[in-house]
Amino acid sequence: MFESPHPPVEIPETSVFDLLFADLGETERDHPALVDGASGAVTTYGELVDRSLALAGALAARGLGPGDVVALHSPNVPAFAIAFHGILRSGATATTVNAMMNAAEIGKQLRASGASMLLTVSPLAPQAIEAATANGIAADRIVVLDGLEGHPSLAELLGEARPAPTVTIDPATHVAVMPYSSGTTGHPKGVMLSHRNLVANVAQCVSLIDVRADDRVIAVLPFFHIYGMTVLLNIALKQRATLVTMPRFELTEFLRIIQDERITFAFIAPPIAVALAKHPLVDDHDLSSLHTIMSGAAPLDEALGRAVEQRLGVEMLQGYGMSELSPVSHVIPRGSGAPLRSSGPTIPNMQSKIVDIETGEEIPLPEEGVSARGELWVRGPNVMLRYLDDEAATAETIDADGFLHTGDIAEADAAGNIAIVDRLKELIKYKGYQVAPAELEALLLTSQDVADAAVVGVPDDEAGEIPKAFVVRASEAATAESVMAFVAERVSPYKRVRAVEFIDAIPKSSAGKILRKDLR
Ligand code: 4UW
Repeated sequence: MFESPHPPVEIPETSVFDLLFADLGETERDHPALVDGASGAVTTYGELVDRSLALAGALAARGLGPGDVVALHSPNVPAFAIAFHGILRSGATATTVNAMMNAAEIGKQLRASGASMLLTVSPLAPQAIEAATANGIAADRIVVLDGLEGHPSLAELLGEARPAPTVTIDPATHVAVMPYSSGTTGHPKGVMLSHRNLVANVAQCVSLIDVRADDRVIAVLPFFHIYGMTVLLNIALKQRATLVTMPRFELTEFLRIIQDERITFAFIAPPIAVALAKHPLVDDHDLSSLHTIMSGAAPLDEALGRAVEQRLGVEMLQGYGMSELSPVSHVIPRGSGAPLRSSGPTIPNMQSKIVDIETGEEIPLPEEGVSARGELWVRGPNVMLRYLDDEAATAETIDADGFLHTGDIAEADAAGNIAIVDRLKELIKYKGYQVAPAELEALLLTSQDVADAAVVGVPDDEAGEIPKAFVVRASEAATAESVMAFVAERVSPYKRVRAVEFIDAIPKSSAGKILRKDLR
C-alpha cells in the first residue's frame, strides 16, 4: 500500500451546503456563480444561496427532508445548481438522473431509489412525467423548473418565500446524493454518498485542481454525473469561480462560448479532446483565454493530450475516479508536470494499492520505470457508504480493510503516478458515459430473435469504446440491423449497441459467467 505523497488535509465536519456557502462574504454575493451559456443570463452567488435556501423551505413545507429521496433530472442549466443545493439543504437525498434517459430508464431509477418527488425541465418533461406518474408520483410533486401547465415551477416554489428548515445533518451517515453506477458487475445501483464523502472530496482536491475565483469554467460535462457534480458544481463553486453552463456538447457552440465568455478552465472527457486537437473549426475561434484543460471519465491518449496543449497553448491535466469515490482518487496537480499518460498521484488522505490479479499479491512502487500491472484498490474518506439495497455488491467492492476494488487495471511509476491501462470490470464507457453490459444483455434476451447474447466494449476512435453485441440467433430473420434497431428503440442513445456479431454459442465459465475476455 502506498500513501498519498501529499500532506493530509483537514476535512471539515459539516454539510455540503455549509462547506460551500456558510462563509460566503458580503463582497462575494454579487460575483457571478453561473452564466447560462445560451442566453448569457447571470446568477450571482447571493442569488444562488438565497434561492437554494428558499427551495429548501418549499421542500420542507411539503414534508420533504431527511430520509426522503428527490430525483433531479435536468441538463446543465443554472437552475440545476439551485435545485441540487436546495435538495441537499433540505436534508433530503438527491438522486441525479441522466438527462438522456427514456421513460422506462427514468422509471427504473425512481423505483429503485424510492424517490417521492421529481424535478425536471420542460424539454424533458414528457418522459419524466410518464415515468413519475407510473411510479405514483402526483403532478404536484413533479416540478418543472422552467414551468409547465399543471406542475409547480421553480419560480412558484421560490415565490412562497419560506424559510429554510433547521435540519441536523450527521455528515458521516447522512446520504447527500445517490447517483447510479453499475460498479464492477451487473445493473446500475444506487451509490450512497454521505455529506462527509462529498465534503472530503472537495477538501482533498481543491488545492490540486486549483480553480480560482477569477476563473471562468465551462460547464459542459453534466452536473448529474459525479464528475460534473463534484468538480464543477462543488469545487468550482467552493472557489467562487464562475460556471458557464451548456446543456449538451456541440462543438461550434462550445468554441463560441469559450471565445465570447472568455473561458479560462475547461473540464472535458476524451472525445472533446479529439475535437480540440483535430477539428478545423477550432482555428476559427479565439480561445486564448483558456489556460487549463482537465480530462477524465475515460483514458486520455497522451499524444492526443499533448496535441491539444500545443494547439491551444494550455496546460493539459488528467484525473481519475469513479462514482463510488465521490469521484476523485487521483489527479495531476495543476503545474506539477506529472506525466499525462497517468492520472497523477493519489490525492491527500487516501492510500492506493496495485494488486496482481492472478496471485492477489501487492505490487510495490518501482524504483524506476513503471510497475507491473494490477487492479487498483483505494481507501479514504471519499469512499461511498455502500450500494443501496445490495449487500452482496457492496461486500464484493469494499473489502474488510476498507479498500475499494476499482475494477480498473493500473500501473504506477516511482513517484506514485497511476496510469489506468485496462479494465477488469465489465463496464463500457461510451464517451465517458457508463453503459452496463448486463442491462443490454437482459434486454437482448427479451427479443424473440435472440437465443443468447453478450455485450462487450470495443475500441472506437471517437467514442473511446462502443458496445458490441455477440448474439446467438433464435431466428434466421435476425440481422445486425434488426438487433441494433431492437435495442435502439428501448434505450437512451448513448447505450445503443453499435456493432453485432453472430456466433454459435456464448463462451461461459463452468459457473455460467460470460467469458468477456475471450469475446474481447
Ligand atoms: N482514465 C481511464 C481515466 C478515467 C477512467 C474514469 O462514471 P464513473 O463512475 O465515474 C467517472 C469519474 C470521472 C472522473 C473522476 C475524477 C476526475 O478527476 C475526473 O477528471 C478530472 C473524472 O467517470 O466511471 C468510473 C470509471 O471510468 C473510468 C474507469 O474505468 C472508472 O472505473 N475512468 N477516469 N482518467 N479510465
